[in-house]
Amino acid sequence: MNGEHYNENDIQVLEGLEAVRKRPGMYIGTTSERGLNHLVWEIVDNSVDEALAGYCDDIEITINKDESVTVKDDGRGIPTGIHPKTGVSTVETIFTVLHAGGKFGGGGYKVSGGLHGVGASVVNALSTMLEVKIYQNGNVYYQKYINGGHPVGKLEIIDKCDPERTGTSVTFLPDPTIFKETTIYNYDTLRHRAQELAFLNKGLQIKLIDLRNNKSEAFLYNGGIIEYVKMLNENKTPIHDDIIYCEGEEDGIEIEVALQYNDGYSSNIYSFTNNINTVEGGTHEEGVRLALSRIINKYGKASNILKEKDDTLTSDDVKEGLTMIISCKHPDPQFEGQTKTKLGNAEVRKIASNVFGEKLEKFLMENPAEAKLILEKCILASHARLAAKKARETTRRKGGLEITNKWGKLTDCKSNDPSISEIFIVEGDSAGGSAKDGRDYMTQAVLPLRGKILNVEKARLDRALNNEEIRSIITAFGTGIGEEFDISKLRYHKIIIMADADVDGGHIRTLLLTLFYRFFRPIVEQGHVYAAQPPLFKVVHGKTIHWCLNEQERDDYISSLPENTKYEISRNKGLGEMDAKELRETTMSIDNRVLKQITVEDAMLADKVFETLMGEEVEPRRQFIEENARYAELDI
Ligand code: 28F
Repeated sequence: MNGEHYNENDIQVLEGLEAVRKRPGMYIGTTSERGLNHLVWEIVDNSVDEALAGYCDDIEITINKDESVTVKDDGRGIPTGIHPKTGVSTVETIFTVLHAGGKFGGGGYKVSGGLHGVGASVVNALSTMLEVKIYQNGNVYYQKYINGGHPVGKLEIIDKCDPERTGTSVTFLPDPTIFKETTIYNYDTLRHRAQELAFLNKGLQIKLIDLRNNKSEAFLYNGGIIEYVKMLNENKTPIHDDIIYCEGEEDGIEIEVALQYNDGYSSNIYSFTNNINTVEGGTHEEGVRLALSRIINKYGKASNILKEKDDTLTSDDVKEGLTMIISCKHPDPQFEGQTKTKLGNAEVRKIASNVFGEKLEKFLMENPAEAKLILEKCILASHARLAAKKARETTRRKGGLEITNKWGKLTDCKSNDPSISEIFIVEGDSAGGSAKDGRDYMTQAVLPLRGKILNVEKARLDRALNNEEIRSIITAFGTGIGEEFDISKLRYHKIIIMADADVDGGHIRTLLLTLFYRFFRPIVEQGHVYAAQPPLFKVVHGKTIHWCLNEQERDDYISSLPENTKYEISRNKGLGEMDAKELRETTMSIDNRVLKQITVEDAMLADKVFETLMGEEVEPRRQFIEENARYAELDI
């Protein structure tokens, strides 16, 4: 390409990659931190495909000092021959031709998100540099691309290697003109997905190395999703020892389920299709849930643990305290839903229900003691549900949920249009007061929270309903809770948690996220929950008070002041320190506030933190506080 004439094929290649650079969101969702991470997973998926094909069992992900990322696998290595259609090497085709998706030739199916190279050209288009090395036939093949995918030269041999060695290594540097928000990788976020991929692909080792601070971890789980359930339950108290595991395949569709009940009340159910986290569920999850209710009721009646007088157990009753992973591998998955994370294939529902139902029934028949423990737990849950129903009815008769609380603490907004209405849940009365005065009364409602709301970790639905603070939140949202939950009744499309940046604020944020995660999860899944970002620093010079969001803004502002200006910097002690006008201008008004949208992963992590802090087990709590105590000192 350098200096040589362009043929029509080169033009088509460039137009393809140019299209990606023009509308990156079409290919990787967003150009925020999530999009930056997506680049890593597009490349890793190609290694996972090679592992699923049976040729790779070791993947290494390295975050380099310059924030470039290297992914290396020990698969067969991308074919280094010339691609029949385009006349250039297969490697160059994979990294410069935009693949509309669709399967490559050859049997079997690509189960991970990737399709052997579908994503590679997108990553290349969005990187300032990308280089690929292939280890094959004792040679090291190499090609480099710059400025969004322009090849610097042809694929060429640059070195020799051990004749036995095969594999592919890709290094890429995300383009800062595309990823304006950040190009800094977050180790913990990459760690979470690397570990999850190792759980989902038993026997595949995935190593994560961070050369910025010489940190590295390797994930390898020969027990696969059984070990995933074990990890999720590590800070809980299981009510039966064995993790129940079922797997089966029908018409080329694989279903794998692992589950274990614990003595808590919340359910942690995660489902995947071809390693993609189907956050919005779908037919695989529906099939498994149906079978779970059907088989537990059937076994309960057959063993006479469920008496005639007992109600049939509902799907809510059988999922209380349940940790479960569902993994489906499908040759041609149809993804639906708001964020394309819901499995739509109708045929999967029956297959999942049959495969799982049959194996679960077998387990219960062969383990009557554990079956009894599970049944008793579900029956207790049904009693709590009925108690909650009665509590709801009595409070409704006394007008508890609808009338008194409504005007108790909530300062509502004038507008009745949910799409423009926002509710600020504010910690503490003084900040609550400033927020009420500073708000835009047309579209912004304010709900001040007094002190610590109920510890929802141990609360069943009925007890949570009796807590004053939670009832005012339920009433304000308008969606109802539990069985009655209806997201279409949500009165505010932005729920903004406004708490201090200190440890106390962190605690109330964690409590609220746990509450939303446990009882209002679709609200989080559909992106309605945000965290307000109050300014961290206050710069005073003369009569001027300037609030800065973070260190970067503070430094920029200082450097923007005239040379010999006298100024004073202080840390914002908390929301209460700002008056209504300052709170509005820095944190509430849509003109220049900065909100952090809460994702399901954020809520799940908060839930795990909360559980560690509030769960029964003392040891994990001590360990967690020990690991995180220094941050607390810094905060204070
Ligand atoms: C660090 C990223 O991309 N690994 C990959 C392979 C292996 C094959 C392949 C990839 C088949 C013909 C399209 C090798 N030998 N890691 C990776 N490993 N792609 S990507 O084939 C590409 C398709 O052209 C491979 C035999 N069959 C497939």
